[in-house]
Amino acid sequence: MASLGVKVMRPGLWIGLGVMIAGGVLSLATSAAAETHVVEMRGFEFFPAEVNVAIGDTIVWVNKDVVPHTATAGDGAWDSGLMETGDEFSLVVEDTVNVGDYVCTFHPTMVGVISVD
Ligand SMILES: [Cu+2]
Repeated sequence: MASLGVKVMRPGLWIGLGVMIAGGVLSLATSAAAETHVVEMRGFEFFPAEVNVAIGDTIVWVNKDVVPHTATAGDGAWDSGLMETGDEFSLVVEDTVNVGDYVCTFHPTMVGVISVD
């Protein structure tokens, strides 16, 4: 009976290992696919003005102007705060709450858009 028990358990063990390995490969594939999108603030514009992202991607704003800017969600869901020249702000796009129009609170004509595939 004891040896029968071992024979019954082994297939389950191997299936379990297979699931763990497959899961690991899947999570690796997901993190490898995540991209970083850089948006420059220059000439009182966001460049590019629109970024198309996937959930899990990161957007990085870099202030290339000689004056402070912000990147602030239209609905206030996220806000870089004041960004001096050379400052960077990163946002991980976790869900659709983070997408849509955003502005620089100092310069209302500075408008950007985050769209999700
Ligand atoms: Cu600005």
